Amino acid sequence: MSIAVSNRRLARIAAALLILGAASAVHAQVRVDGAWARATVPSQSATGAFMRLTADKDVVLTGVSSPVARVVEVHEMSMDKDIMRMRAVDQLPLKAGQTNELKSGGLHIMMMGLKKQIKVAEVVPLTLSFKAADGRVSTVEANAMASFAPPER
Ligand SMILES: [Cu+2]
Repeated sequence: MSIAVSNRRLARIAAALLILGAASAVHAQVRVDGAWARATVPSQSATGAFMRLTADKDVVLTGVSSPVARVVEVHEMSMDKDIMRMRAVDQLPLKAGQTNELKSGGLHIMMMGLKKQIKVAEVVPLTLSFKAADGRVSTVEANAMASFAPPER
C-alpha cells in the first residue's frame, strides 16, 4: 500500500519536473555572451551596446529596452561611399544554433536619449524581446559591462 502511494507521489513529482523543464526551455532560448556597452563622457546622449546572441530555436529580435536610455534600437552600419550610415533594424532574425555578433562597426544596439553618463565598469541592464516561430514572445535580460573598448574574449 505504502509503495503504491509513493509511486503515485513520484509520478506527480516527475510530472512537475517535466512542466518545470518545459517552462525553462522556453525562457532559455537565447544565450547572451560578452555583453558590453561603450562608456560615455558627460553630456554624450547616445552610445552603443554589443554582445553575441545564440538562439537554440529560430527567433526574431523585435526590440530592446534599457532604464538608462529613452530609446533603444538595433542598428545596422554600412559605408555609403565615404559616409558611415546607420539604420534601424526592426526585426533581426536569429537562426537556431548560430552565433550573431552585435559589434562595433556592424550590427549593434544603439541607446539614445541617455538619462545619465555611463561610466566605466558600470553595469547597463538591457531587456531583449524575442518572438519565436510559433509567435511566442519572450524576454532575455543582458547585463552589459561599460567600457571604452571591447572585453578580451
Ligand atoms: Cu547606431
